[in-house]
Amino acid sequence: AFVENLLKHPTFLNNEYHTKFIDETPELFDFKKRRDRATKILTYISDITVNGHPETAGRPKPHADAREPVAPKLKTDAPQPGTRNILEEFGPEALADWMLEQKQLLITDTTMRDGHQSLLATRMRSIDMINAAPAYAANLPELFSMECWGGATFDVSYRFLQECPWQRLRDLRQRMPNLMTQMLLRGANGVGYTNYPDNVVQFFVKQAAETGIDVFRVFDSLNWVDNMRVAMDAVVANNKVCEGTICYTGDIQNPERAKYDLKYYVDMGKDLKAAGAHVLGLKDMAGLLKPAAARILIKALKEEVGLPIHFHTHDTAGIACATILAASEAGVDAVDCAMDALSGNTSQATLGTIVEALARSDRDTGLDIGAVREMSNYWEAVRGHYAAFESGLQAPASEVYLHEMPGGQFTNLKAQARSLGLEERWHEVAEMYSEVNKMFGDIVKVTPSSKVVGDMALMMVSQNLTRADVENPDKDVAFPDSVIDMMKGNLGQPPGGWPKKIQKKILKGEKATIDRPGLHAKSVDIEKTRKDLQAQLDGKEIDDEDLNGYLMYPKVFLDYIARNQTYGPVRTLPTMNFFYGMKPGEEISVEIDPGVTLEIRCQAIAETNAEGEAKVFFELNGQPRIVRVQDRS
Ligand code: BTN
Ligand code: 3PY
Ligand code: ZN
Repeated sequence: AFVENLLKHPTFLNNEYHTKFIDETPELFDFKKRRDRATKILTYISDITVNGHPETAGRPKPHADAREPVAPKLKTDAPQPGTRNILEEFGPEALADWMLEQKQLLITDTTMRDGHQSLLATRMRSIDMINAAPAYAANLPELFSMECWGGATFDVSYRFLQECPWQRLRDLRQRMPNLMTQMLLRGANGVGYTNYPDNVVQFFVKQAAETGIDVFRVFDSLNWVDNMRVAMDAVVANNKVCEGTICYTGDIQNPERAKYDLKYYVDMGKDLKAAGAHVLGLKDMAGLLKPAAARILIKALKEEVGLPIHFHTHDTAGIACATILAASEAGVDAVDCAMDALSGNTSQATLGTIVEALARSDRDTGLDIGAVREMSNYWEAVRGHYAAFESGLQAPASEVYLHEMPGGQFTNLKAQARSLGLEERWHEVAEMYSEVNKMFGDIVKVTPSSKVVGDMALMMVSQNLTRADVENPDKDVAFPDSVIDMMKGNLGQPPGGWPKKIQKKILKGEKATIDRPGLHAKSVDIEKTRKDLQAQLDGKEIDDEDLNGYLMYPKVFLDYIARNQTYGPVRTLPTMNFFYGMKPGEEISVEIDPGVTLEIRCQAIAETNAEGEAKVFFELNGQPRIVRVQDRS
């Protein structure tokens, strides 16, 4: 009956829908569900055109003559076999053996994950990656892997980009059949900021493997191997490459940082091998490993652990290429680089530079430098569209050796500081971050432990508290929730445990645990969760991908679904239109499904009327369409 009413409704008959109308007419909900995807996308474009995108408001705009990114031409229609073919045919152990046999330095391209996570606040959209994927497969088949998933991308994808991370993975997987895909997995923290029950971690890994991840870089934010086992076992059980990973902190050459000395790392490497790692990851998330230290560390790990080593670093201090070349001389098997246009500063070392530096040496990467340049030119054009998310960082800085912030956190924390009015006091925040680290007993700082240290440092700077104030047993301090949670043991244990005095003050008498958090966490009833979620979403079919999204981020996922019902598959919009809407006279093609393309022309935008409504006039595949939206600008 509602639908019947609706079909007779004059607004509907005029094709003049607007979000307000629907929100104010809840009995028309059926109609809302049935609105075709084209109308949903037009609604989104209209809303953004009239009101702007909340994420780009007040931020720098792309250059008026920003280039349209055009993916490199394919040098072949039949991509040459790559590492993925080895993995598929012979399995992960054989892949690891193959790595050890290679003379060339193997290279992972991080552009689609850590590159934009570290330079553009993780805001790169799937469409810009998917468009490049076939050219990677055809023109750069010698790459070791494509890091394109995990870390912060999962959450940002749902939360800010209004797109499904699983779909991104599926689309990339399909377009790069010869290259291994790689993800960053935070051990028991999955792709979140807190420990999840074991069966949630297992369910997630299984799905990631099924949807298309080949290499799992598994780490723990306190380097606690016991907290990595569930995730590592799950990777092995799914017959994928388990890269058990050491997070590097401190300085093995500095006797004052003896907590994290050479022996510590070698022992951890052996533990990871015993835990089932096929490859040993060495993750220098802040870019602290110096060239001379890399020579010592890589040599020792190669000799004493015996697994192939995959090295990851950041260029925050401007030294990443030097460290990679030192690691290469010391026999590292694989390293991470980002395509030139998304490299440097808090991102990875410059891929083309490493290719050139090793050309004609015994570690020649075998990559075609011409293909690298073409690919980088593509990314340069893509980056131009994300001006709103640039950090404004002007230069590398040796200050990283003081604060030890991960590359992926640096610009984020800076933005958080800005939002608290502390941008002018950034160097104090950096100094305080270092003080908090000492106060917490000198810990590994990487997601999520790095976020806890950042929360504490911001709190102290904003409240003008010193370390002595915080440590003073007579001074009352309100600690951030994340700090209390970490001190309770909910992220696990750092080497040597938490410092007792500060822990006692933070916990105010509450008890701390020293067991692995997953040991006591109740298993989630996955099928019951699916049923409940399905009921909550009016019977929507909930597949395992959706369910995993919900289990990691319940609220973020539900918000995503709700917006998806209103706006449809906005992931298919070009990036400029997604963030800035359309201009009168502009025409775009939007492929909402393979082979289903919308030709959208924005004709005009009428002035907002007395009721605060704006009208946007379109031509959709040649037919006129009018969309009315509330003007909130
Ligand atoms: C976000 O919600 O922050 C990002 C996703 C975009 C959702 C659209 S943007 C226009 C409209 N107004 C909002 O506040 N959200 C939707
Ligand atoms: C992440 O966990 O997102 C990281 O990049 C850690 O370095
Ligand atoms: Zn990194």
